[in-house]
This record gives sequence, structure tokens and C-alpha cells, in this order.
Amino acid sequence: MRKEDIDYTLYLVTDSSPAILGDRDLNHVVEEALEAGVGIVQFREKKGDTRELIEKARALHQITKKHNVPLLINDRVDVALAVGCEGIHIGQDDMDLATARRLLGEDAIIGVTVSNVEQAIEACQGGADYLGIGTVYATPTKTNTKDIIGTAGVRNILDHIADAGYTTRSVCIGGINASNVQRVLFQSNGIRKGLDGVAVVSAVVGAANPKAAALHLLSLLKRPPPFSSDLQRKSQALSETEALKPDLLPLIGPVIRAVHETTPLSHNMTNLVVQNFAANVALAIGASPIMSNYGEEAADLSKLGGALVINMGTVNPDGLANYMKALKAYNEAGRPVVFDPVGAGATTIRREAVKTIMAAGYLDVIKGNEGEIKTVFGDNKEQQRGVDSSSTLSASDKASLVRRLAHREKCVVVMTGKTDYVSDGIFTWAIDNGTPRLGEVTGTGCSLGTTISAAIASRQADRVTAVIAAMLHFEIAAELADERPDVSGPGTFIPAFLDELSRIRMDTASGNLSCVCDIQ
Ligand code: 3NM
Ligand code: MG
Repeated sequence: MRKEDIDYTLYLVTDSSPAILGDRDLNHVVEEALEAGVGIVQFREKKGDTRELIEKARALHQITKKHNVPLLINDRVDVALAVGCEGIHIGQDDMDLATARRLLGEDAIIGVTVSNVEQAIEACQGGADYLGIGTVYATPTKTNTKDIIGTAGVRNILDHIADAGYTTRSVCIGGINASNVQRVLFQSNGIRKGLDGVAVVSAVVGAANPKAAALHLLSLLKRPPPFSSDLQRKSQALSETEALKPDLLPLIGPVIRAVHETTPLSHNMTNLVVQNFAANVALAIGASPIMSNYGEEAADLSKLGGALVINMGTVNPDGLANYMKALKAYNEAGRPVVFDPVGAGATTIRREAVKTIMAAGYLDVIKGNEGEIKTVFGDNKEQQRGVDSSSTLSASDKASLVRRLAHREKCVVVMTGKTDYVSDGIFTWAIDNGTPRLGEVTGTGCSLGTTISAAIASRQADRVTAVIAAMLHFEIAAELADERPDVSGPGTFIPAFLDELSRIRMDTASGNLSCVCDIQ
């Protein structure tokens, strides 16, 4: 088989430890995985005498040859030579690439494990046939991993090797399974270079039915994830430099009208302080609110065509477990999720909660103030440069931070403040609507999350337009309320604000909206 014909989509790495393989037979597991469509197999055995390893590898090679799929040996060049299989996979502590290449020859497939940009460039330069990029997520299968790099780390590596002109094939590894594979692929892919596939151990070797597990993974790998629609379309259609920023203003009214006409469910997992206010805001804009913090309920609620708000306002261990359940349910249903990392940087617990939530699922919108967005951004070492958490950022730094986070997470990011910044990772908008009065009453930030959730539920195919429409609706209502003669302070502001939200909705629905949107 020619090297360029190798199908890396689903790459199987073996493990014979009882914790993963159990009492299954490894040859049988590999055979089943091959029947399902695995395109490359690595025999990875960290224990055992050389003779035994060669025997096992020979048996596996008979099986992989039948399926015309390459077999690689982890680390052991001698075993690969003895068996005459197609190649090896080496880690950073194994034999160096140049020596391995000299011993095995040009035709051998040699893959290299890399976890940072330097290692990746070196491996590409040295003529590796593919990169195994990891560790994506902490995994019980390999506990001595040095770096957990997440999808942001994978993407950073892909961007750098593409910039350096390499087209080396690549897979990622570490904690990949059916619940995260689509998101991992989607969020890892750089603009110019994507992954060729994913490598798994336990998701297939440890599955009760390895064939069914491999088939399921392949079916997920081959179809676009439910949350990718608009961003994927955009990043394919636009090159960063040529594109003109779209004018969203004509699209704002239709979003407000769509909420009015479809009455989308806004499922809020939020804190006690703001539940009542957020529910009233939802009603005022024409949405249907449900305030449910019970994760078990989310599976049913996610099927009702709405969107979820995860508001970390009063996070606790039970709450966190509930968020994760709901996030999973909404991701599986392909319905949008808005994340409001309230007080993200304030405590160690909250910083950890942000990481846990971000690793647990795909978030369509991340909305926070400057400090919160900085915290959400900051857990990526490579990208933290230039972002000093104690400083207040300049306008252009804010815009850039929001764009980079949206680009990294492939989602929409909102940074609220006197000027709000919104980005889809490609373009960034600045919104100057709103009034300081919003800061004088509690729950306005949280109910903005609710407003966004309703808009995005109605307009999932164009998330950034939905988000901006929601923000303009919300902030212009606040301006109009604040200007009213009957409003003299925070107390009178609240009912006037709810009235204006509702009035804008009704005026828009009847085609009579006229207001000044301060957006660029
Ligand atoms: N290499 P699972 S992580 C073999 O980071 C291996 O280089 C890794 O197992 C790396 O799919 C890993 O069960 C184990 O999480 C992956
Ligand atoms: Mg190794």
C-alpha cells in the first residue's frame, strides 16, 4: 500500500493491560476493528520479552495484511524489522527519527509523538510520515503523559506546521471517545490544515463490542458535528484577508422577529439571585423560559428546539455535575449552549470549573466581562503571552482577545463592557449601545445570556448574527428605558426595561422598529 493511500481517519492503538483489554483476545479485537474500517494499527505493548512481542506482532500482522492495513510497532525497531511490518511509532524518549529511518528504510512508515510546536517542526523536518499529537485529554490509558494540550494545543501545532509549509499527516491522541470525537476534530482543525484522524486505545480496545464501537466512531468522524454549521461554512468560504465584514444590521430585525414568532425554549441553569429577573426578560422578548438546574432533566429539554444557558454564578460540586450532564445532552441534541463564566477568575474553584466545563463539551457562545474572558482564555499557555490579567486592556487588545478566543474555540465570544466586543473568530464587532444603569441592578448580565440563548435557538444557522441581534435588542431597550421621564433610579428602571424589551419586540414584529444601533 502506498503511503499516501493510508486512511488515518480512525487509528487503532492496542493495549493488552487487563484494565483495558479485559479478558478479550487482542487478535479478535483488532480483527473486529479492521472489519469496522480502522485504517491503521499500532501494536503498543510496554511489557513482555522480545520473543513474545515478536510472536504477538507476527500474529497481528497476518490479520492486518488480510485487510490491507499497515501495522506499526510502538518504539521497538527490532520487533518491526523481525516481523517485517510496515513501520514504527516513536515517542520523544524513543530512538531518534534519523536513526530509525536509517535502520528501516524510506518505505517504512514512521510516526512520531509530538506535544508542542518545536517537536512537531523537528519531526516534519526529519521526514516523519505522520504526527501523533497529544495528549489531548488526560487518560487513564497513559498516565505518564507530560503535557495535556487540549484541542487548543493541537490546533496551535497544526497552524504552525502549516505556516512552515509542511503537509505531514496528523492524528491526535489521548482521551478521545464517541462523546468528544466530533468536537475534538472540529475544534482542533486549523484554518489551513486539519487533522487526518484520531487515534484511540480504550474507546475501541476497552469497548464491550469493539466492532460496534469502531463503526460508531467512524460514523461520527465522517459526518459534520451538529454545532458546526455556520462557522464551518464561513471559514471555508472566506479567506481571512480578502473577506469583507458582513453588514449585520439588516439581519437584526428578522432575528428579533424570529424569537417572537417561534417562542424558543430558553433553558437556564443559573443562580438563585437572578432566576426571576431572567425569566421575566425571556418572556418580554417572546421566549419561553425554564429555570432548571437539574441535569437529569436536560436530556428531555434539549429535544424541544431551545438553547441552554450555563451560568456559573453560584457554582458548587453538584451544580458542576449538573452542568456537565446538561451540556452533554444539548451537544448530543445539536442544540446551542451559552456559557456565562460568572466570576471565572475569582477563585481557584471557579478557574477549575471553567476548565472542567470547557473540556466537557462544546460551547456555542462564551459571554463574560473582561476579567472573565481573560480567565477563559488564559488556560492556554501558548496563547497567554501579552495578556496580563491585572491590566486593563486597550480597545484593540480587547477586540483581539475576543477574536482569538473565538478562533481558538470555534465559537462566538462576547466581552461585555462599556463597549461590547463580539467575534466569530473571523470578524469582530464593537457595540456601543447600553447604559450604565444596567450595572445598577442585579441580573442584567445573566439575563443578557438568556436573551442570547433565545436568539440563537431561533437562528442557529447564523450564530453571530443572532448574538448581536440579542445584544442590540437588550441594550437599546435599556437605553430607551433609561431615557424615560418616569425612570428616576434602579427601582423604576427595572419595570421600564422589561416594557421596552417587549415594545421593541412588538414594534419589530409589526415592522415599525426604528432605533439607533451603534455598532461597527
Ligand atoms: N499516547 P485512550 S496518550 C498511547 O499522548 C497514548 O502520546 C498518548 O489512550 C500520547 O485512547 C495515549 O484510551 C493513550 O485515551 C490513549
Ligand atoms: Mg514510547
